[in-house]
Amino acid sequence: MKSKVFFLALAVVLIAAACNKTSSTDTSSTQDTDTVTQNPTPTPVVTPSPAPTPSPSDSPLPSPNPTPAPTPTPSPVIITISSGGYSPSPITVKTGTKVIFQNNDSKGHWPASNPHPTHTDLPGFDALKAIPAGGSYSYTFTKVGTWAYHDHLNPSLGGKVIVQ
Ligand SMILES: [Cu+2]
Repeated sequence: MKSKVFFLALAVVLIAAACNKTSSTDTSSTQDTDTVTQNPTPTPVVTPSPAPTPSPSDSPLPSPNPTPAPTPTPSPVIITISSGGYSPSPITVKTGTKVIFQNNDSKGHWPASNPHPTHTDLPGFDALKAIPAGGSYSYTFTKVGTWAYHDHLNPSLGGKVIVQ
C-alpha cells in the first residue's frame, strides 16, 4: 500500500515537472508566431456539426407497465354434497376461483348449470356424469355473474355461485 502511494506521488511529481518543461518551451515558440502577421486563411472553419443523431432512446421504451394488476389466483373453494344438498350455498367467489364439488354422500350426484336439463346458462359448468360417492368435480368460474346450478340426478337439489 505505502509503496503504491509513493509511486503515485512520484508519478504526479514527474508529470508536473514535465508539464512545466513543455510549457516553458511553448512560451518561447509562441513568441515566434507573432512576427508572421499575414493571416492568409480566412477561417474556413465550417463546423459540419456531425451530431444529427437525436436521442436514440426513442424506440426502446420497453416497459410501459407490463404488469397490469397482479391478480393473485384465488384459492379453491369446496362445496360439499350430502344427501341434504349442496353446502355452502349461495357462495360468493372471485373470478378465476376453482370450485370443487366434493361428494360426501353415499350416492352419486351431478352438479350442472341451470336450467335443467339443457345446462346452458353457463356452458362448461356441468359434471357431465354422476360424481361417485367420495369423488369430486371441479369447475373454475371465469365469468362474472350469479350462476344457479342443480343436481341433474335430483333437480330439486342445487345451489348458487356468485362470481364477482
Ligand atoms: Cu340438469
